[in-house]
Amino acid sequence: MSLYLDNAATSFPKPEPVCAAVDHAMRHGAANPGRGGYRLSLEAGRTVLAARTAAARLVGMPDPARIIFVANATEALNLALFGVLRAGDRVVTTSMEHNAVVRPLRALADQGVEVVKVPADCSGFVPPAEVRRACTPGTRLLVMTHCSNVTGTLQAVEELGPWCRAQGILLLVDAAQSAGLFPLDVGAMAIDLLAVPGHKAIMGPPGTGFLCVGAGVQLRPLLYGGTGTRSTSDAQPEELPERLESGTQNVVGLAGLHAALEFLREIGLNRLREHERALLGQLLAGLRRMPAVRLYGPVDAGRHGGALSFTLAGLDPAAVGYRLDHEFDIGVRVGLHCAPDAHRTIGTFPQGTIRVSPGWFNTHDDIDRLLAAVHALAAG
Ligand code: ALA
Repeated sequence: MSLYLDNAATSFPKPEPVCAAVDHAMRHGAANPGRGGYRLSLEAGRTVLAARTAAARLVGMPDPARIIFVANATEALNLALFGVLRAGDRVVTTSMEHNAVVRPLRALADQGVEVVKVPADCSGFVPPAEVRRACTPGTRLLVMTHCSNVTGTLQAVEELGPWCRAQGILLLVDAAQSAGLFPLDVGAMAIDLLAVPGHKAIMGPPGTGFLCVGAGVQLRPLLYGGTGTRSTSDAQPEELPERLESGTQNVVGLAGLHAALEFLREIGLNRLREHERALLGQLLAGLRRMPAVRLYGPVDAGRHGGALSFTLAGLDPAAVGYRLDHEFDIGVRVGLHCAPDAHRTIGTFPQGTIRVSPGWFNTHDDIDRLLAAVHALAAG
């Protein structure tokens, strides 16, 4: 039977209530929300509102209208970056970012935005003191990942948020790998903009995600169009969420996202995180016993979540990935993980690493099976 260990890319399988909610919405409730006064449209509107309210609860946002639904964390990050920055602005970022941050920033740099990159140490940790040093007066935004998709390193966002707030610097956090695993509270962490995918640790359907927009943060829309409101005007409405949500909503996906958020709430983040920590701990202990394995990432287990990266002496990660799939029926992601800067930082560019990312449905037997496969490959 196939063994899936690529939950950092997207979680799989999805919880049964998520599948059921998607199926139900597709068959019975996928009218256009907010576009009509008839009962099916109102019902679809209630589905979207339920998802919005649950998403707001997950991240500690008191006003659900400030949850903007998007297709994925990449769209949320683009909306935030292009919505805030303009020529002449200065933005600070880190060397551990995914291309979902790197590429929009490159495009913005081409338009006259000054981009400053703070290097992480070799474990992938970005020292907060270095970030503070880089945030010179006039900096408009700090954008950083909460948890690296390559090494699983958790960054000190909770420390940097209040500091940025005191300096008047906006903080945009990429929670692609942390949402659904680590507690997120935009108030306590002083996060102004939080990009969240619905399909990773939250375990919702692909094509779902949201940007949480803090009180007082004004964004230019990425898309302009129909919102079902103020239709007499050719100007984009000012109100949220409509200002930033043009076009038909993914009501089927959002029905699934709502079910996923309820599933998460029933289990509780503590249990989810404990399960994940236990599997990562087992994986780390097993890999450490193999002399051919080189591990990357944090030494402190409390700063490790989501994903674990390693290489095998003398073997190309791409070949290891292929053999794990074809000889052992195990799916992991190898290579650069769309994060070449992070790999440069930890010294694994351009060949990358073998990344293993367990999820809620993985077991200790799964980890034993992977370890046995890696052991066999290392033995040649
Ligand atoms: N960003 C996702 C990953 O790290 C797709 O695999």
